[in-house]
Amino acid sequence: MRALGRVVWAWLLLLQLAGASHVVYENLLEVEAAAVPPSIVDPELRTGYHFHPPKNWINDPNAPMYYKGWYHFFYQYNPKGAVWGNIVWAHSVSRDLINWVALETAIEPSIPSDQYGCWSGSATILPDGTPVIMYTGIDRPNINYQVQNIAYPRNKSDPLLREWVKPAHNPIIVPEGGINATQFRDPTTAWRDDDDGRWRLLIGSVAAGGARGVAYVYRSRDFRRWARVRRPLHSAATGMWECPDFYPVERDGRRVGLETSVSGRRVKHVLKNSLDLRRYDYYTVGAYDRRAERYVPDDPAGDERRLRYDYGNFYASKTFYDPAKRRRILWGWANESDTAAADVAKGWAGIQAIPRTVWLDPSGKQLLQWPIEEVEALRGKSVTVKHRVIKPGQHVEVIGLQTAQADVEVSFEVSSLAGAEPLDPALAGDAQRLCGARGAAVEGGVGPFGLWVLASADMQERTAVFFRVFKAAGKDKPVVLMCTDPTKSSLNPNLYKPTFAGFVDTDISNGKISLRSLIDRSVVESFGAGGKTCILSRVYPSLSIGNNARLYVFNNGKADVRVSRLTAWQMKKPLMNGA
Ligand code: DQQ
Repeated sequence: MRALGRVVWAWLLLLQLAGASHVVYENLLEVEAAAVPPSIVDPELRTGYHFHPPKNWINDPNAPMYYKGWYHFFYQYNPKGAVWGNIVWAHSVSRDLINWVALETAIEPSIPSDQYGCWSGSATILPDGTPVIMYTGIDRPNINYQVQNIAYPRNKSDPLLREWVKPAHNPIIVPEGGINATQFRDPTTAWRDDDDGRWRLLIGSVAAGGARGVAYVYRSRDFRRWARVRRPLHSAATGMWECPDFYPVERDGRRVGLETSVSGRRVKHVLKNSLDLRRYDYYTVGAYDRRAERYVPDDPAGDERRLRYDYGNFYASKTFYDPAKRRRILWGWANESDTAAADVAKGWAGIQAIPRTVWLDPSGKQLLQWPIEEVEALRGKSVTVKHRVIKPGQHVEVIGLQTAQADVEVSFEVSSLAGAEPLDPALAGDAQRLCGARGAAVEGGVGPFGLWVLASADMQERTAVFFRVFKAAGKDKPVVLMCTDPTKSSLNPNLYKPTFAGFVDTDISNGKISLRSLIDRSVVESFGAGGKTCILSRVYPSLSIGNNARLYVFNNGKADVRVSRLTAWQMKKPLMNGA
């Protein structure tokens, strides 16, 4: 066993060092702790205000909902260790989505149709107010044969929904008619069509020998007997679709959320899929034809153009409608970027991103995302910088507060766009490669400018979050790139440090652009141009820890950049599941 542990560990390390792709360890059920060296990650890098349990592995958000004054959050959890395995549904509750109290496990293997695993799923609130959970169960040993189960609260008058009961008629949906039974999972929240009174939900799958991601529609009158609609809601040549999500948004760009069953003229729909092959969450905005039971993205090339909720480490996400504040809220899982061996040694792995309000951009082409307003209650001591010009090659420290856990909002104004670099047509369609080639240290025309966060006093360590502006042949609007560059984030060589990047569809012709970064010890979560482009990155400094973490504004371009206003707040620690 020890020898096996050593082999697994060495293999993981190699994988990490190769750093070629977005590495995850979903299939790794066991890493032998005894065979690995002590953690290379300082315990002070444990996040504070991002959702996490006291210890062990977490992955997907499950069945978020609001019930009788409480927000409920369930998540995939390994009660026995810090790698994926033994998955149950852990359960926490909150009044404000920020302070969390952990309750008993809500759903764990207990019936034949989930005895080998309780995987992801969603909640639906029935018209009489009853919440119901639908989730994927694994019902055979050694083969991930997937069926869908249902669970109801034992006591509906308990606002904490502590106990869940699985009725005897489980499983309620099984793979049939040629469906790939080992790739058939993650039921969505159901929506109800008032015209025929029937419920619908989606199940993620794959067809054509693994080539096409598919969202199958299932229909029911009574939430008990479900039948598959002949044609899927949508499919595309992307590989397996995990954790689909499907919901309406106001088409006029108002920042209000809609209950999942709302449809009609004032509504557009969003279809999100978590692409198993890439481990990123992609979405399109489009039209839902209720009669044909089909969804068509507005952009005919939408499935290839690949809008992402987040261009960093953010996966298996799920939204819910919050009736208390009439908003739609997005949860997403952020995996670690250290080694699985380090996770075992440190005893924890995985966090949730700060919940985000999502709504349609007035252009109708994409979503906007913004951290829920409640996070602002954690803001403590602050420092503001105004009207400060950052000259080419200059960087300026923001002093007077601790910035290892901070919320930073900054408005930039570029003096002139005339010197913007030409955009290499070979990289014009690939933000990540472009950022890899033109990172924070590569001097540009307009930019790179932005923040160095979690930086050490001697600058050996720093994570750059920045913009870079390009002139593109044949385009009248300058092209704006947003990047997170963690290549210098830590002296520790055994980390996965990918640069993450997305284009920002914004008009920068007036020179103005904003950035917000939520820094929490080993996570940097950034929102460009008011939430048009978001990037979450995990970083593990070895020097920039606690009071040694510094914050700078930098400009590595040839044009002056003015900080019209920057405010940084120290963040307080909320109640976090007793951790
Ligand atoms: N994680 C769950 C699956 C889902 C995957 C298992 C996505 O239900 O497809 O933990 O991360």
